[in-house]
Amino acid sequence: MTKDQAIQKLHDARLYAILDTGYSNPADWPRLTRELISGGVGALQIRAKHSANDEIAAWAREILAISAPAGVPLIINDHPEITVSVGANGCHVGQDDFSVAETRKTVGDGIFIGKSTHSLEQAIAAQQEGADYIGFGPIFSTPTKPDYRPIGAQDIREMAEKIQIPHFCIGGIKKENVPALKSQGARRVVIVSGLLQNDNPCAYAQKVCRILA
Ligand code: TZP
Ligand code: MG
Repeated sequence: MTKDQAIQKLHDARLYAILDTGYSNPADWPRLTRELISGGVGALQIRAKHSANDEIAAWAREILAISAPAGVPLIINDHPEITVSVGANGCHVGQDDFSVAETRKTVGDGIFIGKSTHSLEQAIAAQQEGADYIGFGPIFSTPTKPDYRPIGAQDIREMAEKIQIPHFCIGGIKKENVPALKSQGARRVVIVSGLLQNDNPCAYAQKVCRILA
């Protein structure tokens, strides 16, 4: 998948899932990946906050062997160098990580860059900085990102009007609150714990994708 093709997949995605070591055992990620992709997940991220680089790289290679043939972009959180070494499609950075420009120097032109944003101002800044997509949140409070104050849903519509790159609402999103977010202008969401803590992530993903279709 070229970078342009991968970015097109982000445009088309409704649901972005994160394989997070905080909620799941990486040994289970290949099965989860297959189920999430059959449920309609259009982008996947590996988020391993306390793992060694070589472990993350090995997990990423396993997931890529499943996600790449399925045409689903794989994104690595926090690690531009691992993104390059495994040949993943995208790298995700936060407000306190490498800037988009610094990340671009490491990953080159063939890999897309996503950035976490926590306000309308940060969303606009990330787009100006050259990010290829943004996460926008946490919309609701979430144990997955406990130190962040939820920003609420009131700015989603204005964000969606001002941001032309793909934008994903994130944080405390469960299938039950997706209809309300959609009515506030959300087009795409990221779900972490809701998917990973469900017994049937495929069916859960299908329900979310149907709401956002
Ligand atoms: N960035 C903003 S909120 C969040 C991240 C990584 C966590 C979202 O996790 P969950 O479990 O879907 O609330
Ligand atoms: Mg980070």
